[in-house]
Amino acid sequence: MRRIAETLQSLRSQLGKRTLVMGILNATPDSFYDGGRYATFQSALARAEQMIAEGADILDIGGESTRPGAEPVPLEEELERVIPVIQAIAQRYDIPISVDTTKSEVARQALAAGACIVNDISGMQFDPAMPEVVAEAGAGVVLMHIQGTPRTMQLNPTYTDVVAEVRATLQSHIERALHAGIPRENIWIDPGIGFGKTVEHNLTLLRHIPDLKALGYPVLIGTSRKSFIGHLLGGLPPEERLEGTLATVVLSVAWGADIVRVHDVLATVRAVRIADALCRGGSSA
Ligand code: 9MG
Repeated sequence: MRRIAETLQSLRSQLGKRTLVMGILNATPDSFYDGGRYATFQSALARAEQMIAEGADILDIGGESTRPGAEPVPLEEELERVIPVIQAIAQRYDIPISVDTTKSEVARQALAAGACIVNDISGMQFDPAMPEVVAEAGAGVVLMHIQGTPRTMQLNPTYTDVVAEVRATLQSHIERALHAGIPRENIWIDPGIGFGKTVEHNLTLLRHIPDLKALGYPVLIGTSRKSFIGHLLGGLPPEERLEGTLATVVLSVAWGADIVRVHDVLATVRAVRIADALCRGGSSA
């Protein structure tokens, strides 16, 4: 608990001063960009080491693909994928770890193994025991917006006013978290780019990051190599979406994002350093 509190405090002390870069570590054989390359234990460790050397502030480790159409992974399988990786990284490196899961048992074991944040793409909706697990551990939580489930979300995303609806849902997730005893300073929010959204919904949400910031919580944005970027670039595949991703990252920072979740840590660290110098007025060089 003390370890988690100190790690969260250290992250909090940097928020607002510079953009934090969260590196994506997929322990999934079918992740849409990594293509399973980092699915083995040894290669996950090597990838973690590389992202740390490249300047990641947080590693986000997940064992269940959240790509559109993905099927759920059984609990035991997800545990086997993520817990040994989290344990090994926590033992070897001094880097904050978030666990990307919607299952409270995975979160509970991950927090015991060395994670300090739960990144829940369902905003703690898919598993009713999640708020209690996060609260009891004194952990941080990323409350993300999703319409539907990963399996169904891109079938026909529909909103009357996407910004107002995402904002209202996030507000209700926040209230549920607070009610469960999660302190407000441990909560981050995320509009869930690509999670039950059309290209236009994604663009509108990004342009309206200031409206989400107005809820009063740090905002995390995850656009890395997502399909709307490929679509806007005439159908480019995930491995050719770096420049498009960096454009969204830099503008997200300008619009107030506090944390960006990315595959390409080195390029993103360089881009946000410049964006921070321009937008936050600081220069750490
Ligand atoms: C797991 N995952 C995939 N995309 C994501 C995003 O945009 N935000 C968060 N918080 N998690 C994500």
